[in-house]
Amino acid sequence: MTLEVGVLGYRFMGKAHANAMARLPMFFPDAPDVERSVLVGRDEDALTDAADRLGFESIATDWADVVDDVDVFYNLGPNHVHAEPSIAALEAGTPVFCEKPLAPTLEEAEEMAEAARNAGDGVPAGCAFNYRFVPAIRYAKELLEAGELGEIHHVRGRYLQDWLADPEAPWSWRLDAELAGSGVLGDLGAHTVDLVRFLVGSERLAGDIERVSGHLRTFVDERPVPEENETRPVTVDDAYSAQLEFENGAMGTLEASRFATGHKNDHTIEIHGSKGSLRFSLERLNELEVMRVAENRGYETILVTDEDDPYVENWWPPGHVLGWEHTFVHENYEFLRAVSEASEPSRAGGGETADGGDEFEPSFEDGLAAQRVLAAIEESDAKREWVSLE
Ligand code: 4PW
Repeated sequence: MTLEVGVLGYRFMGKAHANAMARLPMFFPDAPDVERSVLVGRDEDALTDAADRLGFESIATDWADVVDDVDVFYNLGPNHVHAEPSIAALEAGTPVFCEKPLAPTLEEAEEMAEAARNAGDGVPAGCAFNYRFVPAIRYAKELLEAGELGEIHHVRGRYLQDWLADPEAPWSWRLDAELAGSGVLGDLGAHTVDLVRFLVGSERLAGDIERVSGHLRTFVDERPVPEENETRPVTVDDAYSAQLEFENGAMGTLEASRFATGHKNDHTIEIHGSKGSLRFSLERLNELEVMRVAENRGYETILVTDEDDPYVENWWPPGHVLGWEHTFVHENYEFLRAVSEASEPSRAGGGETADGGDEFEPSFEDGLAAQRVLAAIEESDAKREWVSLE
Protein backbone atom coordinates (compact mmCIF):
# COMPACT_ATOMS: atom_id res chain seq x y z
CA MET A 1 0.00 0.00 0.00
CA THR A 2 1.25 3.49 -0.85
CA LEU A 3 0.67 6.17 1.76
CA GLU A 4 -0.49 9.45 0.25
CA VAL A 5 0.92 12.27 2.33
CA GLY A 6 -0.47 15.80 2.51
CA VAL A 7 1.94 18.42 3.85
CA LEU A 8 1.06 21.87 5.18
CA GLY A 9 4.09 24.19 4.94
CA TYR A 10 6.88 24.33 2.41
CA ARG A 11 9.61 26.46 3.89
CA PHE A 12 12.31 25.27 6.33
CA MET A 13 10.51 22.23 7.76
CA GLY A 14 8.69 21.50 4.48
CA LYS A 15 12.08 21.08 2.81
CA ALA A 16 13.49 18.98 5.67
CA HIS A 17 10.59 16.49 5.64
CA ALA A 18 10.21 16.35 1.83
CA ASN A 19 13.93 15.56 1.62
CA ALA A 20 13.48 12.85 4.25
CA MET A 21 10.57 11.23 2.40
CA ALA A 22 12.56 11.24 -0.85
CA ARG A 23 15.50 9.47 0.85
CA LEU A 24 13.41 6.68 2.44
CA PRO A 25 13.19 4.25 -0.50
CA MET A 26 16.93 4.67 -1.19
CA PHE A 27 18.16 3.96 2.33
CA PHE A 28 15.33 2.32 4.29
CA PRO A 29 14.03 -0.44 2.01
CA ASP A 30 11.50 -1.63 4.60
CA ALA A 31 9.90 1.83 4.87
CA PRO A 32 6.35 1.99 3.49
CA ASP A 33 5.90 3.42 0.00
CA VAL A 34 5.11 7.09 0.28
CA GLU A 35 3.74 9.50 -2.27
CA ARG A 36 4.29 13.20 -1.70
CA SER A 37 0.74 13.76 -2.77
CA VAL A 38 -0.36 17.31 -2.00
CA LEU A 39 1.38 20.42 -0.70
CA VAL A 40 -0.75 22.95 1.17
CA GLY A 41 -0.18 26.70 1.55
CA ARG A 42 -1.80 30.04 0.83
CA ASP A 43 0.30 31.66 -1.90
CA GLU A 44 -0.46 29.73 -5.10
CA ASP A 45 2.64 30.86 -7.04
CA ALA A 46 5.07 30.09 -4.25
CA LEU A 47 3.26 26.82 -3.62
CA THR A 48 3.48 25.71 -7.26
CA ASP A 49 7.18 26.45 -7.29
CA ALA A 50 7.75 24.61 -3.98
CA ALA A 51 5.68 21.60 -5.11
CA ASP A 52 7.88 21.27 -8.22
CA ARG A 53 11.09 21.53 -6.25
CA LEU A 54 10.02 19.24 -3.41
CA GLY A 55 8.43 16.58 -5.60
CA PHE A 56 4.71 16.93 -4.79
CA GLU A 57 2.01 15.74 -7.20
CA SER A 58 -0.43 18.58 -6.56
CA ILE A 59 -1.16 21.69 -4.49
CA ALA A 60 -4.09 22.91 -2.37
CA THR A 61 -4.72 26.32 -0.84
CA ASP A 62 -7.13 25.08 1.85
CA TRP A 63 -6.06 22.44 4.36
CA ALA A 64 -9.73 21.58 4.99
CA ASP A 65 -9.89 20.03 1.49
CA VAL A 66 -6.92 17.82 2.27
CA VAL A 67 -7.03 16.47 5.81
CA ASP A 68 -9.62 13.73 5.21
CA ASP A 69 -8.47 12.99 1.68
CA VAL A 70 -4.91 11.80 2.38
CA ASP A 71 -3.54 8.81 4.34
CA VAL A 72 -1.25 10.99 6.47
CA PHE A 73 -1.24 14.72 7.25
CA TYR A 74 2.00 16.58 8.09
CA ASN A 75 1.53 19.90 9.85
CA LEU A 76 4.73 21.88 9.29
CA GLY A 77 3.21 25.35 9.38
CA PRO A 78 3.90 28.11 11.91
CA ASN A 79 2.81 27.32 15.47
CA HIS A 80 -0.53 29.16 15.27
CA VAL A 81 -1.77 26.77 12.55
CA HIS A 82 -0.83 23.60 14.43
CA ALA A 83 -4.06 23.02 16.37
CA GLU A 84 -7.05 23.46 14.05
CA PRO A 85 -5.89 21.46 10.98
CA SER A 86 -4.29 18.74 13.15
CA ILE A 87 -7.48 18.29 15.19
CA ALA A 88 -9.61 18.22 12.02
CA ALA A 89 -7.32 15.56 10.51
CA LEU A 90 -7.47 13.40 13.64
CA GLU A 91 -11.26 13.75 13.78
CA ALA A 92 -11.32 12.48 10.19
CA GLY A 93 -9.20 9.48 11.27
CA THR A 94 -6.06 10.72 9.47
CA PRO A 95 -2.69 10.19 11.25
CA VAL A 96 -0.87 13.47 11.95
CA PHE A 97 2.80 14.36 12.22
CA CYS A 98 3.10 17.88 13.69
CA GLU A 99 6.18 20.05 14.12
CA LYS A 100 7.24 21.25 17.56
CA PRO A 101 6.28 22.94 19.80
CA LEU A 102 2.99 21.03 19.64
CA ALA A 103 1.02 24.30 19.93
CA PRO A 104 1.50 27.96 20.82
CA THR A 105 -0.44 27.55 24.08
CA LEU A 106 -0.95 24.82 26.67
CA GLU A 107 -4.73 24.93 26.08
CA GLU A 108 -4.31 24.15 22.37
CA ALA A 109 -1.76 21.43 23.12
CA GLU A 110 -4.31 19.85 25.50
CA GLU A 111 -7.00 19.95 22.80
CA MET A 112 -4.63 18.37 20.30
CA ALA A 113 -3.65 15.58 22.69
CA GLU A 114 -7.30 14.95 23.45
CA ALA A 115 -8.08 14.70 19.71
CA ALA A 116 -5.24 12.18 19.39
CA ARG A 117 -6.61 10.15 22.33
CA ASN A 118 -10.10 10.16 20.82
CA ALA A 119 -8.75 9.07 17.43
CA GLY A 120 -7.36 5.95 19.11
CA ASP A 121 -4.34 3.70 18.62
CA GLY A 122 -5.03 3.08 14.95
CA VAL A 123 -4.38 6.75 14.19
CA PRO A 124 -0.81 7.70 15.19
CA ALA A 125 -0.20 11.33 16.18
CA GLY A 126 3.49 12.23 16.32
CA CYS A 127 5.29 15.38 17.45
CA ALA A 128 8.41 15.95 15.35
CA PHE A 129 11.14 16.27 17.99
CA ASN A 130 13.85 15.24 15.52
CA TYR A 131 16.78 15.27 17.97
CA ARG A 132 15.57 12.02 19.53
CA PHE A 133 16.69 10.44 16.24
CA VAL A 134 20.38 11.41 16.38
CA PRO A 135 22.27 8.07 16.60
CA ALA A 136 24.45 9.39 19.48
CA ILE A 137 21.33 10.38 21.44
CA ARG A 138 19.83 6.88 20.97
CA TYR A 139 23.18 5.45 22.09
CA ALA A 140 23.16 7.71 25.17
CA LYS A 141 19.64 6.56 25.99
CA GLU A 142 20.75 2.91 25.81
CA LEU A 143 23.65 3.61 28.22
CA LEU A 144 21.39 5.43 30.64
CA GLU A 145 18.64 2.80 30.57
CA ALA A 146 21.25 0.08 31.12
CA GLY A 147 22.13 1.89 34.37
CA GLU A 148 25.69 2.64 33.24
CA LEU A 149 25.64 6.15 34.67
CA GLY A 150 24.04 5.03 37.92
CA GLU A 151 21.82 7.33 39.91
CA ILE A 152 21.21 10.62 38.07
CA HIS A 153 22.15 13.78 39.95
CA HIS A 154 22.50 16.53 37.35
CA VAL A 155 21.03 17.24 33.90
CA ARG A 156 22.15 20.33 31.99
CA GLY A 157 20.72 21.38 28.63
CA ARG A 158 21.41 24.50 26.60
CA TYR A 159 20.43 25.51 23.11
CA LEU A 160 22.34 28.52 21.80
CA GLN A 161 21.84 30.51 18.59
CA ASP A 162 22.79 34.08 17.66
CA TRP A 163 20.60 35.10 14.71
CA LEU A 164 18.89 37.88 16.71
CA ALA A 165 22.01 39.37 18.31
CA ASP A 166 21.95 42.11 15.65
CA PRO A 167 19.16 44.54 16.67
CA GLU A 168 18.53 45.18 12.96
CA ALA A 169 17.79 41.50 12.25
CA PRO A 170 14.30 41.46 10.69
CA TRP A 171 11.02 40.67 12.44
CA SER A 172 9.42 37.29 11.69
CA TRP A 173 6.40 35.27 12.89
CA ARG A 174 8.67 33.57 15.43
CA LEU A 175 8.81 36.89 17.32
CA ASP A 176 5.05 37.34 17.68
CA ALA A 177 3.22 35.86 20.68
CA GLU A 178 -0.03 35.43 18.74
CA LEU A 179 1.66 33.41 16.00
CA ALA A 180 4.40 31.58 17.89
CA GLY A 181 3.09 31.38 21.48
CA SER A 182 6.51 31.92 23.01
CA GLY A 183 9.94 32.74 21.61
CA VAL A 184 13.10 30.83 22.24
CA LEU A 185 11.34 28.91 25.01
CA GLY A 186 8.96 27.09 22.62
CA ASP A 187 11.24 27.08 19.60
CA LEU A 188 14.43 25.78 21.21
CA GLY A 189 13.50 25.03 24.82
CA ALA A 190 10.88 22.52 23.62
CA HIS A 191 13.67 20.45 22.05
CA THR A 192 15.75 20.47 25.23
CA VAL A 193 12.82 19.62 27.49
CA ASP A 194 11.91 16.74 25.16
CA LEU A 195 15.48 15.39 25.10
CA VAL A 196 15.73 15.60 28.88
CA ARG A 197 12.42 13.71 29.24
CA PHE A 198 13.56 11.15 26.64
CA LEU A 199 16.98 10.55 28.19
CA VAL A 200 16.36 10.59 31.94
CA GLY A 201 12.57 10.79 32.32
CA SER A 202 11.96 7.11 33.02
CA GLU A 203 10.97 6.10 36.54
CA ARG A 204 14.26 4.32 37.25
CA LEU A 205 16.32 7.36 36.24
CA ALA A 206 15.39 10.95 37.16
CA GLY A 207 11.62 10.48 36.70
CA ASP A 208 9.21 13.30 35.89
CA ILE A 209 10.00 16.99 36.16
CA GLU A 210 8.13 18.06 39.28
CA ARG A 211 8.97 21.72 39.83
CA VAL A 212 10.48 24.55 37.81
CA SER A 213 11.83 28.02 38.30
CA GLY A 214 12.05 30.08 35.11
CA HIS A 215 13.44 33.37 33.85
CA LEU A 216 12.60 34.88 30.45
CA ARG A 217 14.05 37.97 28.82
CA THR A 218 13.46 40.02 25.66
CA PHE A 219 16.54 42.07 24.75
CA VAL A 220 15.21 43.90 21.67
CA ASP A 221 11.51 44.72 21.71
CA GLU A 222 11.02 46.07 18.18
CA ARG A 223 12.43 44.95 14.82
CA PRO A 224 12.32 46.12 11.20
CA VAL A 225 10.05 44.65 8.52
CA PRO A 226 12.12 45.67 5.47
CA GLU A 227 9.41 44.97 2.82
CA GLU A 228 6.90 47.17 4.65
CA ASN A 229 9.34 49.91 5.65
CA GLU A 230 8.13 49.74 9.27
CA THR A 231 8.99 48.12 12.59
CA ARG A 232 6.94 45.60 14.57
CA PRO A 233 7.02 44.76 18.26
CA VAL A 234 8.72 41.64 19.54
CA THR A 235 6.23 40.09 21.95
CA VAL A 236 8.10 36.91 22.90
CA ASP A 237 11.24 35.97 24.85
CA ASP A 238 14.70 36.17 23.24
CA ALA A 239 16.26 33.98 25.95
CA TYR A 240 15.23 31.81 28.89
CA SER A 241 16.83 29.90 31.71
CA ALA A 242 15.23 27.44 34.13
CA GLN A 243 15.98 25.24 37.08
CA LEU A 244 14.26 21.87 37.35
CA GLU A 245 13.60 19.49 40.19
CA PHE A 246 12.99 15.87 39.18
CA GLU A 247 10.82 13.30 40.93
CA ASN A 248 13.83 11.25 42.06
CA GLY A 249 15.74 14.24 43.39
CA ALA A 250 17.94 15.09 40.41
CA MET A 251 18.59 18.75 39.57
CA GLY A 252 18.33 20.26 36.10
CA THR A 253 19.39 23.55 34.55
CA LEU A 254 18.22 24.61 31.11
CA GLU A 255 19.01 27.61 28.96
CA ALA A 256 18.43 28.87 25.42
CA SER A 257 19.12 32.10 23.61
CA ARG A 258 19.10 33.69 20.18
CA PHE A 259 21.68 36.19 21.42
CA ALA A 260 24.53 33.77 22.18
CA THR A 261 27.07 35.35 19.84
CA GLY A 262 29.25 32.81 18.08
CA HIS A 263 26.77 29.94 18.47
CA LYS A 264 24.68 29.02 15.43
CA ASN A 265 22.85 25.85 16.44
CA ASP A 266 24.55 24.59 19.57
CA HIS A 267 22.36 22.14 21.47
CA THR A 268 24.27 20.58 24.34
CA ILE A 269 23.19 18.04 26.93
CA GLU A 270 25.29 17.01 29.93
CA ILE A 271 24.29 14.37 32.47
CA HIS A 272 26.09 13.40 35.67
CA GLY A 273 25.29 10.18 37.50
CA SER A 274 26.83 8.30 40.43
CA LYS A 275 28.77 5.99 38.09
CA GLY A 276 29.69 8.46 35.36
CA SER A 277 28.80 11.36 33.09
CA LEU A 278 28.02 12.04 29.46
CA ARG A 279 28.10 15.04 27.13
CA PHE A 280 26.50 15.55 23.73
CA SER A 281 26.74 18.56 21.43
CA LEU A 282 24.75 18.95 18.22
CA GLU A 283 27.80 20.68 16.73
CA ARG A 284 29.62 17.32 16.98
CA LEU A 285 26.62 15.10 16.53
CA ASN A 286 28.50 11.94 15.58
CA GLU A 287 30.25 11.90 18.95
CA LEU A 288 29.24 11.12 22.50
CA GLU A 289 31.59 11.88 25.38
CA VAL A 290 31.36 9.41 28.24
CA MET A 291 33.17 9.41 31.57
CA ARG A 292 33.13 6.39 33.91
CA VAL A 293 33.99 6.87 37.58
CA ALA A 294 35.37 3.30 37.88
CA GLU A 295 37.91 3.96 35.12
CA ASN A 296 38.88 7.41 36.38
CA ARG A 297 40.33 8.47 33.00
CA GLY A 298 38.18 11.50 32.26
CA TYR A 299 35.91 11.73 29.26
CA GLU A 300 36.33 9.29 26.36
CA THR A 301 34.98 10.35 22.96
CA ILE A 302 32.92 7.61 21.36
CA LEU A 303 32.32 7.90 17.61
CA VAL A 304 28.73 6.78 17.09
CA THR A 305 29.25 5.81 13.45
CA ASP A 306 29.56 2.01 13.58
CA GLU A 307 27.18 -0.25 11.68
CA ASP A 308 25.66 -1.55 14.92
CA ASP A 309 24.94 2.00 16.14
CA PRO A 310 21.32 3.14 15.79
CA TYR A 311 20.29 3.72 12.14
CA VAL A 312 23.91 3.81 10.88
CA GLU A 313 23.83 0.57 8.85
CA ASN A 314 21.21 2.16 6.58
CA TRP A 315 23.69 4.80 5.44
CA TRP A 316 27.41 4.53 4.85
CA PRO A 317 30.31 2.30 5.99
CA PRO A 318 31.54 2.94 9.59
CA GLY A 319 33.12 6.34 10.15
CA HIS A 320 31.25 8.10 7.34
CA VAL A 321 29.45 10.70 9.38
CA LEU A 322 25.78 11.64 9.41
CA GLY A 323 24.31 15.15 9.75
CA TRP A 324 21.28 17.13 10.87
CA GLU A 325 19.10 16.16 7.90
CA HIS A 326 19.44 12.44 8.69
CA THR A 327 17.49 12.96 11.92
CA PHE A 328 14.47 13.82 9.77
CA VAL A 329 14.87 10.67 7.68
CA HIS A 330 14.98 8.57 10.84
CA GLU A 331 11.90 10.17 12.38
CA ASN A 332 9.97 9.93 9.09
CA TYR A 333 10.93 6.26 8.85
CA GLU A 334 9.66 5.49 12.36
CA PHE A 335 6.51 7.56 12.03
CA LEU A 336 5.48 6.26 8.61
CA ARG A 337 6.16 2.68 9.69
CA ALA A 338 3.92 3.22 12.69
CA VAL A 339 1.22 4.59 10.37
CA SER A 340 1.49 1.68 7.99
CA GLU A 341 1.46 -0.87 10.81
CA ALA A 342 -1.50 0.82 12.48
CA SER A 343 -3.47 0.71 9.24
CA GLU A 344 -2.48 -2.88 8.40
CA PRO A 345 -1.81 -4.58 11.75
CA SER A 346 -1.86 -8.08 10.24
CA ARG A 347 0.81 -7.23 7.67
CA ALA A 348 3.11 -5.98 10.44
CA GLY A 349 3.38 -9.59 11.66
CA GLY A 350 4.49 -8.49 15.10
CA GLY A 351 6.93 -6.04 13.52
CA GLU A 352 8.22 -3.41 15.86
CA THR A 353 9.64 0.04 15.56
CA ALA A 354 13.22 0.71 16.69
CA ASP A 355 11.72 1.68 20.04
CA GLY A 356 10.55 -1.91 20.47
CA GLY A 357 6.88 -0.94 20.31
CA ASP A 358 4.23 -0.36 17.71
CA GLU A 359 3.37 3.14 18.82
CA PHE A 360 5.30 6.10 17.57
CA GLU A 361 7.11 8.23 20.10
CA PRO A 362 7.38 11.18 20.52
CA SER A 363 3.60 11.31 20.39
CA PHE A 364 1.16 14.16 20.98
CA GLU A 365 1.27 13.10 24.67
CA ASP A 366 5.02 13.80 24.65
CA GLY A 367 4.38 17.13 22.91
CA LEU A 368 1.83 17.98 25.61
CA ALA A 369 4.18 16.92 28.43
CA ALA A 370 6.90 19.23 27.06
CA GLN A 371 4.36 22.03 26.70
CA ARG A 372 3.35 21.68 30.36
CA VAL A 373 6.97 22.24 31.37
CA LEU A 374 7.28 25.27 29.06
CA ALA A 375 4.04 26.77 30.42
CA ALA A 376 5.25 26.24 33.99
CA ILE A 377 8.55 27.99 33.17
CA GLU A 378 6.59 30.98 31.79
CA GLU A 379 4.28 31.01 34.81
CA SER A 380 7.23 30.88 37.16
CA ASP A 381 8.83 33.85 35.41
CA ALA A 382 5.59 35.83 35.65
CA LYS A 383 5.02 34.98 39.33
CA ARG A 384 8.71 35.09 40.29
CA GLU A 385 8.38 31.84 42.20
CA TRP A 386 8.83 28.08 41.72
CA VAL A 387 5.87 26.36 40.00
CA SER A 388 4.89 22.71 40.52
CA LEU A 389 3.71 20.46 37.71
CA GLU A 390 0.70 18.24 38.36
O1 4PW B 1 13.33 23.47 15.64
C1 4PW B 1 14.41 24.32 15.57
C2 4PW B 1 14.16 25.55 14.72
O2 4PW B 1 13.01 26.21 14.98
C3 4PW B 1 15.59 23.66 14.93
O3 4PW B 1 15.89 22.41 15.34
C4 4PW B 1 16.76 24.62 14.99
O4 4PW B 1 16.37 25.85 15.54
C5 4PW B 1 17.00 25.06 13.63
O5 4PW B 1 16.06 26.16 13.48
C6 4PW B 1 15.42 26.39 14.70
